[in-house]
Amino acid sequence: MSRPIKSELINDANIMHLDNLKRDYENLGEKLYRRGIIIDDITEKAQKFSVAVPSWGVGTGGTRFARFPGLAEPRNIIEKLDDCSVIHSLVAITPEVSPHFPWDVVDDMIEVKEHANELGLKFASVNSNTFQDQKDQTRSFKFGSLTHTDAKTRDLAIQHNINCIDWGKTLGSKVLTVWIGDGSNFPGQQNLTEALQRYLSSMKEIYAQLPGDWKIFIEHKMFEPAFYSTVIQDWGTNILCAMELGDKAYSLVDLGHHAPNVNIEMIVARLIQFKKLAGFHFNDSKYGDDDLDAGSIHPYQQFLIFNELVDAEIRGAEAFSPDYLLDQSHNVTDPIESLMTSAVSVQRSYIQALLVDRPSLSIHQQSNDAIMASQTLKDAFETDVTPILQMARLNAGGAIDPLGCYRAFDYRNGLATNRPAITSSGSGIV
Ligand SMILES: [Mn+2]
Repeated sequence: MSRPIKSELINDANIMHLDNLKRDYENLGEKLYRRGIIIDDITEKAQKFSVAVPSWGVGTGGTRFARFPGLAEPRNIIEKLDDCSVIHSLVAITPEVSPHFPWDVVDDMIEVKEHANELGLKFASVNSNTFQDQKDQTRSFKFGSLTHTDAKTRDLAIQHNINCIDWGKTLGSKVLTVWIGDGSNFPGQQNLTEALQRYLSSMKEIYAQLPGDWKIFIEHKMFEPAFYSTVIQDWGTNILCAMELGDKAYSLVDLGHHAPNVNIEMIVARLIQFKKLAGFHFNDSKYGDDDLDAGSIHPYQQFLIFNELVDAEIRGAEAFSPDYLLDQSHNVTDPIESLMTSAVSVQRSYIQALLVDRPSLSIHQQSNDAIMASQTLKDAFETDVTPILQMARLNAGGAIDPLGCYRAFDYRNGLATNRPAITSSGSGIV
């Protein structure tokens, strides 16, 4: 099977936008030239940028109250890959897919790898799941997994993570991401120190099974499902554990997993400084871990994070090679549309950050000129880089207007008979 969206269709759709794009690109190119920037250099960087798509993101999400299924949702990893391929065909910056186990486990994992190959997709980090019980599981994770008080339950969680490494090896992945929901709902329910000690012992066993060229990413989250205490609750605990585990362990930043109003770009700077930044789960939020579309609520924050990342890239920071992944829940949109616009939003922040006049910024910082320093960042953030993103997509065989092209293609209706509605009434987060 080849890609669901044919390149001829994308080329045809691009023709009607070509003239306007050429004019807009030339115009922006002139403006940037006055700032000492060659637009083609930036477009080249835009083409090299990539962010992975989560396999769990192409299905419709939900809340703990309900899930409203969408039209022609993918029912398994093969169909999820087809949807991911549609996204990559149009935006041309999402060549990798991040699977979640055991959700994406099938009898023959080689078949999954081959299907991805046919679609021109590769696999990013693999994700373990010990935050729910699987069918016929002998011991429950209700009171924890890697930190459970019962050693045999911990062993089950450890073994699942080791299985994830094995599935990941088959798929060609090189990273295991571990997030646990372990924690407590009542003061006194859990010995805080002993719980973290159990976590470290369990993680050391998993770490010992990592192949030489693999990394392990630790993902923290302040609360939920535990509402009083969470074992890996913030970046502080995260980096301490990563340092304790060793050189293959890194701290992952999910933008929704912090206290409200936390200065995330500072956390990013610290993790880079201490060579422990794993990468990101991009999403956006208004109140908590809302899993809204990247850049939909706080685009300036997303830009400021990329300002730190570009700063590190330019100075050649040591051990700096962050992995980028979207991690969102799409409750009211077509997941493909959300993932396309989110990927482009993240790419936009990166490109804006490349436009920051860093020598000037440094001078303003050195002379304590707060307003000019702030304006230097704002000048970059307020530049409309849309023509660069469009040109990068055009050059890479993608769509100048991914959303318009996708809607014209009418992908979902074409699939409706092959993919009957998933009507399960359970809540949709899991
Ligand atoms: Mn996440």
